[in-house]
Amino acid sequence: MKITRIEAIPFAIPYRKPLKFASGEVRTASHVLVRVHTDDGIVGVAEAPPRPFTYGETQRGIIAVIEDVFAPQLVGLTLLEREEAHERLARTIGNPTAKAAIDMAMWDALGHTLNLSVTDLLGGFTDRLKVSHMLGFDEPSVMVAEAQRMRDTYGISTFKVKVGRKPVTLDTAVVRALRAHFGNTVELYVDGNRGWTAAESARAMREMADLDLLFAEELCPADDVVGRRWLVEKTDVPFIADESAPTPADVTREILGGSATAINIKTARTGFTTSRRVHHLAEGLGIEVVMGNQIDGQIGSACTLAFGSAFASTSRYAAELSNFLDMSDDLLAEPLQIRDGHLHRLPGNGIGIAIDPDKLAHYRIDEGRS
Ligand code: MUC
Ligand code: MG
Repeated sequence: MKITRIEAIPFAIPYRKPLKFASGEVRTASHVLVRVHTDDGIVGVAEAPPRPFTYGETQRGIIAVIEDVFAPQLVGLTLLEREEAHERLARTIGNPTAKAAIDMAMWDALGHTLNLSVTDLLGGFTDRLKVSHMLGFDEPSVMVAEAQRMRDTYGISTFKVKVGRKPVTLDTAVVRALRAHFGNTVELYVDGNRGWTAAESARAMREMADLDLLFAEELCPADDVVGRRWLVEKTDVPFIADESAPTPADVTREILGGSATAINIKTARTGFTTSRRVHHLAEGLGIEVVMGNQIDGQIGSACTLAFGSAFASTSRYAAELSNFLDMSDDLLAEPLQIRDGHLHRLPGNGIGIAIDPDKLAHYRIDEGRS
């Protein structure tokens, strides 16, 4: 069970339909495949999706920090020394997706070593998650058509609508069009990615007061401390902290400070080890949890699925598991299949995924490329 090597392999897969939101845009999945090898010949895998506009990580930066900083700290530890590995990685404050991918690849390797799934190792609560789909910026009619296609093709009936454009009516018109089109047959919530001010957010929430929103997420920056508390105080749906609360300490500060009333857990940035801490913290604080998406591919979505199905509170609401549908291809030997609006737990040990070697050879952009 001893870790002998950690690989960081860059790959690039184009999107069929780019995702646009208030803080950025994604046209290519320029991610890093992380592989943790052990002396038993086991290989655990996960992916790190750089989000330069949110956390400052880049594809090259992730590879450098894994090769130069994290791998030397972890090689020689066993897969059971996860808390020691966590301590060593936690000395570095930043680089969330690099640390998370290593952590999840270690859990994957542990599952393969023990012949158990990560979901069962973590808590084993359920066998499926309801899927929520993110709708990126576009005209109202285009976003409604996209939601209809998701419902017709995959049975998805929960939509996170990206908002945060100016004027606010650009976005409130979209939410109104979705509600008018679907009536009460869908769940809708909004994510501003910090695009509005607190006052603009309050105005938008007023305009959408009759649209039965499930949540409001990160409408304005949490660093606008007083404005954000004022907004959260007057918002009558749970207000989710996403990028403002990526760590347990941030969650504690934001929730106790009144800057949010619910949180996102994203395995892409907190792996399994720290996501578990965030989950327990949320339980202790008595707040709602949504399994979020960091614009993950299928590997990352499988990680979210593995973690989200392990606990009651992470499987209560629809989880953001469908971003990969907008990508032109992926690396898994068995592609994820959303059916009747759900993703079912993957059979198999660890995270339950296998990488297709031909696809990896095709999409990797380092010297290992065929
Ligand atoms: C989300 O929930 O905000 C956009 C930026 C990011 O880091 O994640 C996405 C989705
Ligand atoms: Mg968000």
